[in-house]
Amino acid sequence: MGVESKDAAEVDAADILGSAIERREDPALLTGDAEYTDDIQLPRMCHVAIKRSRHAHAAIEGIDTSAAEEMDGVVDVFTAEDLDVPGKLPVGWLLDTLKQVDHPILASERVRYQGDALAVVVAEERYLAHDAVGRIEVDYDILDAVTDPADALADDAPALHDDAAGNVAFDWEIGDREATDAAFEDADHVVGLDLENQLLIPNAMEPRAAVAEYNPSENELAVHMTTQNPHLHRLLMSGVIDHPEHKLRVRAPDVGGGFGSKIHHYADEALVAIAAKRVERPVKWQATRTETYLTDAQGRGHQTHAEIAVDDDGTIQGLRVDTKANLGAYLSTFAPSVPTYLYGTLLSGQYDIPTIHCAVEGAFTNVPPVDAYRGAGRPEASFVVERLVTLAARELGEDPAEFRRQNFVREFPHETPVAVVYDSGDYEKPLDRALEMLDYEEFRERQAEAREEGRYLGVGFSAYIEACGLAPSELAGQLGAQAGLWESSLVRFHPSGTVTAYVGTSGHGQGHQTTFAQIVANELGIDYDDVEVVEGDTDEIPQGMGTYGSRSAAVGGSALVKSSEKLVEKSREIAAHQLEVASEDVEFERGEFSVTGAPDRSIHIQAVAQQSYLAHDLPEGMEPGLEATSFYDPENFVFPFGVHAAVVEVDPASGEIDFERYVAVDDVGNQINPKIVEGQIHGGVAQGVGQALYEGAEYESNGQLLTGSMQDYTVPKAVQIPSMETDSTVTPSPVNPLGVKGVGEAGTIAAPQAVVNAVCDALEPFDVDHIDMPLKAETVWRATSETTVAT
Ligand code: MCN
Repeated sequence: MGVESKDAAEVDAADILGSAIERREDPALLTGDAEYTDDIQLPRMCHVAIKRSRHAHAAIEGIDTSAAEEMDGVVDVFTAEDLDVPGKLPVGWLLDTLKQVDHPILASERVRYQGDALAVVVAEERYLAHDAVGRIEVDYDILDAVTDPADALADDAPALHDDAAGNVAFDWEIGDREATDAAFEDADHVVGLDLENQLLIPNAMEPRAAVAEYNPSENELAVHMTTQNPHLHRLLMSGVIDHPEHKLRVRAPDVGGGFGSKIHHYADEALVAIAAKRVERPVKWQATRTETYLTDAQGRGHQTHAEIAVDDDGTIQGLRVDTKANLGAYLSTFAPSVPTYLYGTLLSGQYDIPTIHCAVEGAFTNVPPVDAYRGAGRPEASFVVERLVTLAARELGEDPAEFRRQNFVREFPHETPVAVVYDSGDYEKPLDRALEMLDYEEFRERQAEAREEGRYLGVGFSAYIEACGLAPSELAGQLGAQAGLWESSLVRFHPSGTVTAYVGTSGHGQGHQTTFAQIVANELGIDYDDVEVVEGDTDEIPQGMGTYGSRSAAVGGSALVKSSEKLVEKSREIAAHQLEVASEDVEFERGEFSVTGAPDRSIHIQAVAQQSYLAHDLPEGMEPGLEATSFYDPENFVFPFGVHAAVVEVDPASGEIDFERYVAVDDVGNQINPKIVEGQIHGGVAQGVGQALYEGAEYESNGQLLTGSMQDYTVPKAVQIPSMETDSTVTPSPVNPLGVKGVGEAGTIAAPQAVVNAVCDALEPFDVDHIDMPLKAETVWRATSETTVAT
């Protein structure tokens, strides 16, 4: 347990794929050599600051920018009135019932959340720009606000948009309502639960930022920005600011984390691009942490009533889920997909459930737009399922681990009642391993002894499932996606035999420079150090769909395999020609082409590369050069899974929770780099524990953010995160050539319910069935103090 990392030089070339080599990006990141957006300095650069609404809901009676304009050093000030571009943010996922409300990049008539952008100042200095923003006067007519989805959907709620009656953004359902109701009628037991999956604020280390530079003579605009998906941002921004896509470059310098928050198209980056065009000078905007808290798309925000139907013998008969999802003030780029297709389709968990029905109502409220945040829909689904199965086991008096085992899906591929087909799985293995690591029987004995002494230990399981590598594009299109979900790559041999691999994903902390070089080196049979990986720049990489949804290994990695395979095939033709045999008689192994039966007659692929560019002696009609492009569109999602278990001790007198252990056994298929996989699990669990115990956006009833800084919004510190014991099982995915499944969100999906289940297990003697997250000491204390221990 605990993967040892290795220097790449110590690893045999044949073992490069699957080795825990050190991340090649780390030296620059750790020594300050990395280049973040705010590090970019350009001659004559100005700075942008954005005037934001101080109220969450108000009509705008007027905006007076004159005092700001008069300040020395202020170069430009503009409001919505000055814009001559469409200036409306698009929605990238449509649903039949979706109300597509206008989402202007600068509000002019009404603001709908605290932080909505109203005006832009461009100045010689950053602080001057902020000072000038302070001089802009806005005349507000304050309106009633609503921040809670159930309240927003009530009859007497303040209305946010004329085009969305009752604040309903959409109504959506999946599964068979009638069959599910019938299963509930027939079942021996029905266990229900009301829960809230609270709103979370993303906390990437680097707040969002953009630098835009414009060349008027060529009409060329470059935007360097904190993006997870430069190509998609280029496409969307070209429409928002009316600039031709082919004259727009979007580039991601080093990006200090995103966790989903840098997928979406926000107003700010478009405003920076517009500012650069207006002043014809480079401009920079760096969000403050407070701006990030006010404007980054938030995550989760569900209120759910869920029920599970079970028979006396422990068989699950059905699941019924009703969710109100907070969408915030406007529809963010992928918001409609998150509480629907990324949520409802995962409600079968690891279980063979005959029938499921899920209904979701999306609500507009006066909080920032809500969209994908690490896990995006899948943590919410997993939380519902894993809390319900835990409660069902308790109702039946069954062991929660064995109840899960009894209901596991055992045959694959498995079609669930909520429209997905699990590609592969072996759910008992991680459970068995987790139980072994926990020394489960011994723990239960210890727990019983501790209870005798008035100490409350608990174990909580989370047998989670996740869907990632969302695909294929045709299916996504049928479900409402307004973009393809393929990935593209270009792999290019240089004449000297080294390789540059370009790929349309855009890593921002996941270690792609390392893992993608491992993939290409393995496919081509060349040294890992001979492969360079390029991501994150629309001028260098032909096309791409970016990094989110834990798709990069499964989809981007596969696109690299596909291009590499094309290179091997072309190289085989050249090698055969040089070796004077037919290409069928040439074998390829670890970079070497040799004649079948005469292995000493061989030529290395790097020598072939040189020949391809010399072009002195190529097969008849063959073009010189050695590079290949591919678009890879997967045939299905991949479904990672695993079992996480938390062991806690709860002090009912104070409500304090102490971690005793945290065990994580994950199956992400074949692992390209086990050290990176482990790191992703660690980071993900830290975020999941943060949600379970500490985090949550809180609003005043007028829509003012109460948790507007890191002093008020608790992101866990290292000492508050449990020490993790990790292990893995390997069930390769059959749907991609690498046999990989994603890992980037697994820990975040798995952890919250492991922790809540553990706390509820500890507090079983107090009859505590459920406590809403975050499980702050006061919340836990209140739950326990309402009951006395059953003796
Ligand atoms: N990997 C592997 N073997 C596998 C699967 C993945 O070695 N079987 C490696 C990949 O090659 C990659 C890393 O693990 O280097 C993560 O791969 P993947 O699961 O494909 O996820 P993505 O690269 O697409 O990253 C997105 C994912 C998401 S959705 C969020 S949110 C998240 C996450 O990654 N945000 C992160 N991890 C993050 N890590 C950091 N440091 N910062 C973020 O913002």
